[in-house]
Amino acid sequence: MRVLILGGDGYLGWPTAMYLSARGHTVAVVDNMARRGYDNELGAESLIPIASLQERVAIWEAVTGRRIAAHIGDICDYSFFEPVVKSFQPEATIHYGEQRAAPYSMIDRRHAVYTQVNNVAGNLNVLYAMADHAPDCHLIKLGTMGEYGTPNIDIEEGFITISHKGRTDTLPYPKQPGSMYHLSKVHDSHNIQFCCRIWGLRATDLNQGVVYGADTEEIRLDERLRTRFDYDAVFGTVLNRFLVQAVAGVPLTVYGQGGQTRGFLDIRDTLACVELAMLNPPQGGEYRVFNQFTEQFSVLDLAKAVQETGRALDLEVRIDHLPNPRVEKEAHYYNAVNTSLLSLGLQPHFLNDTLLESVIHVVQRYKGQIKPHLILPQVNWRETGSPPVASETTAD
Ligand code: NAD
Ligand code: USQ
Repeated sequence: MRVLILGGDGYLGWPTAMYLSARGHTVAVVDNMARRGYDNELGAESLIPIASLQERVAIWEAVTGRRIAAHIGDICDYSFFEPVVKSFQPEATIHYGEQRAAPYSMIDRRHAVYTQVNNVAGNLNVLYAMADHAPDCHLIKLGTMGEYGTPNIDIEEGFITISHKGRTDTLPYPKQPGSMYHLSKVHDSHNIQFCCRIWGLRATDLNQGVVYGADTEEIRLDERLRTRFDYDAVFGTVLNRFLVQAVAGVPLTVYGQGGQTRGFLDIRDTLACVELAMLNPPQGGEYRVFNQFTEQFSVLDLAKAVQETGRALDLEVRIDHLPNPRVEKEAHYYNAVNTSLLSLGLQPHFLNDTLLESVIHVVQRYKGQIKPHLILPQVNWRETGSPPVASETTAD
C-alpha cells in the first residue's frame, strides 16, 4: 500500500516507517522537526542519540535497499501539506504528527494554545486534504486512552449504548481528559467523526495507552536506525522514565499514591496494531475506535516491577512518592475494553522481566548521557504558569 506517515521523525513514527517499508509498502513520511525543537526549548534530549531524519532514511536505504521518502514541513502549513497528499495519493495515512506531552501542554497558556492549535488545526488539514485529494484513503489517527479519563464504569471502545427515559442509542463514550494535550485529542476525535459523516471518509481512531520500550526488529538491523527515548519529566513516559531512573540510581518518581491505572503496550505492539488497522480498513463513511493497549497497570505496580528487575541486576532501586504535580485520581476503578485489535489477530508482547532487563541494558549503554536534573517534575497542573504580574509579551 501507499502509506503516508505523519510525525515520521518521532518515537513511534520512525519505527513504523521502517516496519511498513520492510513489509513491502511504499512509505513517505512528513515531519517538521517540532519535537527536536521542544528539546532545544527545554534543554532536554533523547537518552539514545538519534541521527537526523534524512540520515536515517539514507541508512535505511543502504541497509535494506528500500526507499522511504521524507517531506520536511508542517502539517499546519496547507501550502506545504496539500501537495504532498495530492502527489503521493496515499491509500493509508497514519497520523502521529502532534505535540504529545501532557506536561508540555500544561506549562502555561502559550503552550496550551500551541498544543491545541498544532494538533487540532493540523488534523483538520489532514481531513481536508484527504477529502479533496484522496477520499478513499484510510486515516489511522493516533488518539489516546486518556480521552476517556478514569470513569467509575468500564471503558468501551469509543461508543456506549445508553438507555435514557425509555429510549436507547449508541453514542460516543463520555470524555473526561486530564490535560490540555489530552483535550486536543478529544477535539480531533469529534472532527474526524464529523468528516466521516459528511464526506464519507473512512477513519480508525486508535486510542492508545502509554507506550514503553526501545527496540524493534528493524532498529536491531543497525544502531544508527535507533528511535528516540525520552526520560525527562515533560516528554518521558512513566515506564521509560522509571527504567532510566533505576539505572541512574535516582529514586523512582511515583506521583502521589501511585494508584493511577492506565493501559500500556510495548512499542512493537504499536507497530503491529497500526498495521492490523491498515490491513483491515473500515467502510467509506465509517468512523471506528479501537482501544490500543495490551495490559493495565498502576504506576506503583510498574515501580515495583522495575525495583524487582533492578534487584536481579544488582541495581539498588528505591521508590519515592512525590506530591502529584497533576490533577488526577490516585485510586480509582479502571477497566477498559481492548478486544477489537485482539480479534484482528494482535499477538501482544506482555511486560515481563526479560523485556524490562533488555530495556535496562539499552539504557545502561547510554548511562553517561543521563542528565539527573531533567528527572524531577516542574510543571504543576494547579498553576497557570503565568508570570505574577501581567507582563507577558510573547507572541503566539
Ligand atoms: P513524538 O513527539 O516522538 O513524535 C511526534 C512527531 O510529530 C514529532 O517528530 C514531531 O516533530 C511531529 N510533529 C508534531 N507536530 C507536527 C506538525 N505540525 N507537522 C509535522 N510534524 C509534526 O511522539 P510519539 O511518542 O511518537 O507519539 C506519536 C503519536 O502517538 C502522538 O500523536 C501521540 O499523541 C500518540 N500517542 C503516543 C503515546 C506514547 O506513549 N508515546 C501513547 C499514546 C498515544
Ligand atoms: N507518572 C508518575 N511518575 C512519573 C511520570 C508519570 O507517577 O514520573 C504518572 C502520571 O501522573 C500518570 C501516569 O504516570 O498518572 C502516566 O503518565 P505518562 O507521563 O506516562 O503518560 P501521559 O501523560 O498520560 O501521556 C503519555 C503520552 C501521551 C499519550 C498517553 C496515553 O505522552 O502522548 O497520549 O501517554 S494515556 O496515558 O493512555 O492517555
